[in-house]
Amino acid sequence: MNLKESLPWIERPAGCTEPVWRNPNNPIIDRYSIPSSNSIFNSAVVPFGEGFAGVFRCDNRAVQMNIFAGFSKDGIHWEINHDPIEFKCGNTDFIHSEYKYDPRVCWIEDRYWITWCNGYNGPTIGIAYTFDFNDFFQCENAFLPFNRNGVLFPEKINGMYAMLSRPSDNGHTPFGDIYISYSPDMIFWGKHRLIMKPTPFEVSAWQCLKIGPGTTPILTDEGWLIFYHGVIKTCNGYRYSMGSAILDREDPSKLLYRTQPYLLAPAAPYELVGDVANVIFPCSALNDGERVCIYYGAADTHVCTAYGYLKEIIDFTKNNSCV
Ligand code: BMA
Repeated sequence: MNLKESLPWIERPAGCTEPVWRNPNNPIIDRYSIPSSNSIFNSAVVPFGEGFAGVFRCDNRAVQMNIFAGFSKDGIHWEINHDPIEFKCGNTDFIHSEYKYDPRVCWIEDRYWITWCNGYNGPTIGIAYTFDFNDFFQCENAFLPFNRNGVLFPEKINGMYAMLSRPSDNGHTPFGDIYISYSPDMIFWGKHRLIMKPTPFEVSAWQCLKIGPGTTPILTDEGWLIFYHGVIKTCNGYRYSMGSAILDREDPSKLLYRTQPYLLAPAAPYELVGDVANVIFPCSALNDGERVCIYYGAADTHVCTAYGYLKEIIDFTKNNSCV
């Protein structure tokens, strides 16, 4: 599919000088879009066939967390399956899973890879692949518990699969750094390297408690562009905002730039009010080489989109970097 023609897109509103702006029709997916759902958020989409496909986090009315496949012609109006994904065995035996949430989707070579936070006596990173968003094949978990936010690179780096992640604890983790890990086979992961830590409070307080990878890295002339979440602890709890960073093309364990100001922070009503107030949580981004459409979860309740020009975001990241 040619994303130049079909990328979901809304032009910058008159008077807006920000590098990223919201869809005025947010949220694009209502919390009750399937019969069982309490909330639909933190979800990931990719181009698929003549349109788009995605994997959606739908918490049900027992607030059990699970992931569901969905399809769309335009990337904005979605039909989400009413039943969660049932996995077949991929590169391993059946792996027990207590819950699944916060999926990411990434095309590598010949198939779509899904990663998510997988309950395996505590959260870790689950991995699966699909060719058609109908049959899904579950593989080995990437890590021991505890870890969240597994984000694959869309191509191998020096012959190895590469993944960003955020080691965590079993609860509402009060720390969080972004690491990169490598695998020759999507079974064994190693060569773990620390890339980014939270910033000092006085430098950039929106990302001073914890940070985690968000969207599949986008290869640009300047390096790998990622959108990530950063968290500050306030007297009303955690506040999740979105920033961008650029990693070295040849060695993505090298951080080149990261934004000192946020790109997007909770301000719209649907980000301020919901099951968890004050959350912007990016999980995927579509781009056509020039423009980007970012999908983010808002207030742990609904799915939203935001837009920007890649060149402007890269310039903003370089010109406002606190590396
Ligand atoms: C994180 C994850 C996300 C959630 C966020 C804000 O730890 O649980 O799914 O969006 O907290 O509640």
